[in-house]
Amino acid sequence: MKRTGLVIVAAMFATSQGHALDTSVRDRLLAIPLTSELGGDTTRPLATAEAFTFISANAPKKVKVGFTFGNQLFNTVWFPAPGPQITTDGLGPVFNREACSDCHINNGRGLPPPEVGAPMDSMLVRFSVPGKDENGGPVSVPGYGDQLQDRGVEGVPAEGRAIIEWKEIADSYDDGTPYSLRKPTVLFTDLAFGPMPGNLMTSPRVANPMIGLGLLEMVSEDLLYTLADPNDVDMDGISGRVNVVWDARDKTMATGKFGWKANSPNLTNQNSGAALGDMGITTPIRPDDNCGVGQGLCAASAVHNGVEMTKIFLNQINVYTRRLAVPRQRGPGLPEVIRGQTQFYDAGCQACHIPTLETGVDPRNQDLAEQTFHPFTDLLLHDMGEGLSDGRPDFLATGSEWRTAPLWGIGLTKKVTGHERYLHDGRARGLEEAILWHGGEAKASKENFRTMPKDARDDLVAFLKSL
Ligand code: HEC
Ligand code: HEC
Ligand SMILES: [Ca+2]
Ligand SMILES: [Ca+2]
Ligand SMILES: [Ca+2]
Repeated sequence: MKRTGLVIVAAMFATSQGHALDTSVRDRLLAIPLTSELGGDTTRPLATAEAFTFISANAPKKVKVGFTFGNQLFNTVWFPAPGPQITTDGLGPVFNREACSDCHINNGRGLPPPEVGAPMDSMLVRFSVPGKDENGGPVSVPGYGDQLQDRGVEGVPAEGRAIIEWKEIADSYDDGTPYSLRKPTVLFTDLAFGPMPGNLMTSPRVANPMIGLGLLEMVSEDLLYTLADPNDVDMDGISGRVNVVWDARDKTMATGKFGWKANSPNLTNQNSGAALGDMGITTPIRPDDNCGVGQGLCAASAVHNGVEMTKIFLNQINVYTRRLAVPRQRGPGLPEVIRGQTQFYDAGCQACHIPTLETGVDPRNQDLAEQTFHPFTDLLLHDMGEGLSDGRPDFLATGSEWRTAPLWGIGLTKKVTGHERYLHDGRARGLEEAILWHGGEAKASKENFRTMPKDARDDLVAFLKSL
């Protein structure tokens, strides 16, 4: 829904950065009634396996060609250079997968390997050693960089393989019903460049769903700061923080929005980072192949005749990722969904999964500007406790801090991807497990869920599945 000339004024708790918590802004957003148009005017009535693949309903004509071309690029299998087509070669020398769509299954999320030791097909492992690099980001692991590339082009060794082992942890609901949660441990084998250092920090992450990202990109920094409450001034036990990350395009620090720790500021950064980190494809923003220091065969086989993905191609991928329609909520009038929505608020889920956000003004993207929409995220970092911690800081995010995951589209996960694996590393085998992992700032909310009677829990899950 388009807003009409609303101006946000604000400063209740001024901070040194000139940004301010303003609880009245949160209250105003919470008072906006929830509609089924989860993506505002971009929403489409979609509920099939292809639900995450359509252009936003209100996209202007001028972006349609770019979207279609970006769609092709997102699904393109890149070849090592020299390949059959010079415009889409340059894969590797080391890489994770050959196409964006390999990991972002049908534009939905990825998952961990179904069997222990099987290759990672839609997730990756980030790693680093303690400290901060010159931009405040994670420090690369000597010889391996900041991510394990578990594949290499012919003649170039993969860096190694990551294996996830699971440990089951038994617990129970307040009513005595037992459940079990599985916790991952990452191990490395077949390491090509020697053992990992003893102080290694790892973070296994599955690919995120791709819908509604243009709306999230256009949420203003000011709005995020008015929602953030790093010192929990309002004493509600929730202290969302803004991540401040390196913007490789503008060569400056910027507000983090994308990735499980909000470690990327915008789609240009995220997409060019994915091209290089996950596929070994250089772009004008990241012009050098990512061979770790000392990876001789990798460096020797890197072909440098200009960047591998041109600025025009990267722009089309940006257009595409900016305008994937958000599916409309299904069955909003069903009694269990209505009851579940009440449970959602009663349990305090909206403290982080704030239902409504707004975008600001942007003359270049008028279709995405001034939208009121329902992503169910504040895009802020929250301490989720030891259970979910990866122990690996990412810019300002600590090991236990994660970006509130958007919940729009979550009910279509099974249909779109064929699986139901949730949370940053795909450890949760259903929505209940995802909720039961919530700790830290979200512990009280989790306990509200754990102590609900079964029919109330089922209603809450029915509400999530309607999103
Ligand atoms: C090897 C698997 C893999 C491949 C290939 C891959 N991605 Fe991703 N993608 C991920 C993971 C994992 C994340 C989360 C990263 C993080 O949290 O640091 C992600 C996150 C994203 C996000 C952020 C979404 C959000 O909600 O924050 C975008 C956008 C994205 N990828 C685009 C792309 C594009 C474009 C390509 C191809 C150029 C691509 N990805 C290729 C695994 C992959
Ligand atoms: C303190 C903030 C906070 C509260 C309160 C909270 N969540 Fe979350 N939620 C998060 C964060 C952060 C994540 C991402 C965690 C991760 O991936 O490790 C998340 C993830 C999820 C996921 C998985 C999403 C995905 O894409 O995998 C679901 C489902 C979810 N929350 C539902 C709920 C429900 C239901 C409640 C209320 C009972 C709730 N949350 C309360 C912060 C919160
Ligand atoms: Ca390359
Ligand atoms: Ca690497
Ligand atoms: Ca607070």
